[in-house]
Amino acid sequence: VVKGWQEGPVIDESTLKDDLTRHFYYTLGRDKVGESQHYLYHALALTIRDRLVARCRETNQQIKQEKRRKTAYLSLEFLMGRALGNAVLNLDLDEQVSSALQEYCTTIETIEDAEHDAGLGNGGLGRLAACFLDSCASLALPVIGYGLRYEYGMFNQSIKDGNQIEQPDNWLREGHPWELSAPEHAKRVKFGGYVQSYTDKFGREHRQWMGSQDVLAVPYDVPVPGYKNNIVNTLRLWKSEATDEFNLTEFNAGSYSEAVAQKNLAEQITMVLYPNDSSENGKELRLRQQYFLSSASIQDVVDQWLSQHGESFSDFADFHAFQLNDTHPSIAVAELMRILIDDYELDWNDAWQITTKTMAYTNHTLLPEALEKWSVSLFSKLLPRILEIVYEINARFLAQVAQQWPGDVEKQRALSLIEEGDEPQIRMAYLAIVGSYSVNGVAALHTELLKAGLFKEFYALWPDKFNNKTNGVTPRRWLAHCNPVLSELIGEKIGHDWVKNFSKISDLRRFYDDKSFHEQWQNAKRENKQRLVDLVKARCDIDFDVSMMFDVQVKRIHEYKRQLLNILHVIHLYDRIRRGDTQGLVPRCVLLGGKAAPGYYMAKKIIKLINNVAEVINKDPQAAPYLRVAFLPNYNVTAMEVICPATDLSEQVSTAGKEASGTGNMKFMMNGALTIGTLDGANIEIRDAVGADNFFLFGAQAHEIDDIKSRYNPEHLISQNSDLKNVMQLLESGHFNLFEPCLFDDITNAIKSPHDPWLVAHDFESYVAAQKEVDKAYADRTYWTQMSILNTAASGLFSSDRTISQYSEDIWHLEPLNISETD
Ligand code: 26Y
Repeated sequence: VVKGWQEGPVIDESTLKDDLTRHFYYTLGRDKVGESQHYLYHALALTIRDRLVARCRETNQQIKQEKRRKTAYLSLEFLMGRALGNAVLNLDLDEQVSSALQEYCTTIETIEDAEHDAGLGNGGLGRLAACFLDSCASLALPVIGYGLRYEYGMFNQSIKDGNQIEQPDNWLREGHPWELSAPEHAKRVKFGGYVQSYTDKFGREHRQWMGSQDVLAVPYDVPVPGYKNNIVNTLRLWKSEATDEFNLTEFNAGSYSEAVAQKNLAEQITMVLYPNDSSENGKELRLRQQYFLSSASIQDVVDQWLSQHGESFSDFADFHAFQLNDTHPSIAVAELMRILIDDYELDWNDAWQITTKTMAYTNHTLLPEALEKWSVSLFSKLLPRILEIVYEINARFLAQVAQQWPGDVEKQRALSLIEEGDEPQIRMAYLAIVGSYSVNGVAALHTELLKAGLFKEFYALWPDKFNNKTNGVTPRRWLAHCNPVLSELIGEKIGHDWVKNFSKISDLRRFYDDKSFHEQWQNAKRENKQRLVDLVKARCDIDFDVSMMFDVQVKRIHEYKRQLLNILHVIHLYDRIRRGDTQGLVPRCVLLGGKAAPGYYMAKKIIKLINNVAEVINKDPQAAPYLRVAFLPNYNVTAMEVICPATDLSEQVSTAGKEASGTGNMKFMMNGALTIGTLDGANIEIRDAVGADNFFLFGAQAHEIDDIKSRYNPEHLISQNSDLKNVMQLLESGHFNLFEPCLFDDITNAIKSPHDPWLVAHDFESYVAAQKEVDKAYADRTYWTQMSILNTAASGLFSSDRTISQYSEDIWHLEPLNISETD
């Protein structure tokens, strides 16, 4: 490497210790004695960031110089969690860091704890985006993530008197050493104003978006290191700021306060992540966020194109793909059209060709309440030019519909991008489908249900657009990093190559019958359980016991995920203990955790119920040998890193057909947990991979649901099943709400309702039966250990490396970058 100012100083790997000291003493101005771990964390982060920045520059240079085709992954959410441990692992700096920290008499584990989670996402969809970035970098694929730099991420949850309390997550307060701002690449995003026609000197008509109030989008780049391959990709997060005009207005118009208020409006856009993940609420600020992300990101890609390829867009589509993470950024379809037509004077057909050759859409849900619609009147006020473009897309699309189904006006109404009514709405999913060349679901069943149900007419029109990409999770964070004890053991047996090539994990099958391996496997689980015992003690002041089975359900709280079914089973176990029916009962510690959307009444009731049930059971000495229950507050990525290695039984109990995929199910499986679950989402593929004998199945199947609903009579089911009858009696007698009468009436009524969409009472019996099978299996330690090993060994399919290889192969068509491996 030539040393010179163009190259920057060469970072010598052997100086990590010196760099740490320099950052600690000089960048941060601290001295060794008496400083908190925070500054040491910060100094170490800067030391590692230096190494990332150098590689990031090289990665970007290669993409640019070799004119690589690349993908932009557009997402309103990236749930990254902590960065330090991941960077140390991926850059292979473990030993150097440990030895440097010895000077400060501390360990990497201690220092890591000073890092705040980057919680810029709600749950599955946001964490999937984060796993995908890790896999793209590790597979050396030129993919750039685009998102928003929220000042406040997912709220912090605490529990007071059993109820959820939300507190703002001021995650940037102590600084965020992993980002680099690039104000020189800021973009302007338009809002409001009106549209005007004008005729150019050649007599051509144009539309022009005028009188807008512009907001500045300033990029903050977060490095995304690949696993031991020297690739560092970029996650570009946009922060909204007021433009300079706001300052001018202040002085000129004399209306100082109004001007400052306008400035606030601009800065509000990236202030906070919306904390709901299932029911859209149509807030104007949310639409502003979506357009802000879409516009800034597309401008960024287009500006880079211009600087590298000049003003012709004829082969733009050969070099770009945009992956839309759900409909949230789907307005990008119209925004790309606007830029090509208004700013670069392409005609409609050329622009549409380019758009529909570059946009690809991933659907993450079938729940009708989560499907985004925006009112036409809001669009016309906020984004007048975008509305015109949506209308034009729709007019041309409906002409196609009329051709396919001549004379069928009802079809046109059903497929229109505009839903008619008192308040006409734009159907964002339809915009995404019409504007994309690829539409994918996130698990096999989910994709089939999309094709047969929600999107069936679109499937009839364009069968080739539809494809499945079963989700995955990164084995770096979700095994190598979070479970070092097991990883070490696996490495001893099959080598360490699995971290990079996760299909190799199947080699573990060879040790299925190895007694001494069984013991090592059990010891690793026990050690991990102790870590969770300590966490539960610290956060809940509840004593879990490593000798008991750890039964865990952690995920967002939602009725369809049926945390309620789980707690009914807990109450059933408690009822058995009280009746002295403890024959065959395996002692269990049941852990639940997850956040409820602040406006989701039933989800909050369910949290309160879990906490009240836990309180009653935990203080009953008769229950203590058999059953302990905890609700872990503030479940997040970092908590999951402790939870999944410690889990024996993974609860994946959604009503069949409702969970698009699930990804927690995969993290548990990788770490050797067994699953009790319904045939829903990726559970089906998990069961196929590990074999039906190594999975605890229960519940109605997706294709049976309609029929069951048509003759559903839960009160009858309750009267026929004495276990359920007892549970309902305990609930309705106020056993868990002695001083709070009627508290759980809404819950018991929901269970008894013939219209309960989640069929809790229906699946109760088979759930309890499956749980009995769990007890039987767990009682046989060897048998359970074998199944546990088989689960890890069969989890190869659920690496996000597999998922991303398929996205790249089938949708993005990317070539891997040249790498210089360090391993
Ligand atoms: C429109 C707005 C309210 C909204 C915001 C966030 C709607 C949905 C979401 C998030 C959805 C989500 O996280 N979906 C989950 O995506 C995972 C990754 O594909 C799936 O594994 C999981 O089944 C699905 O519920």
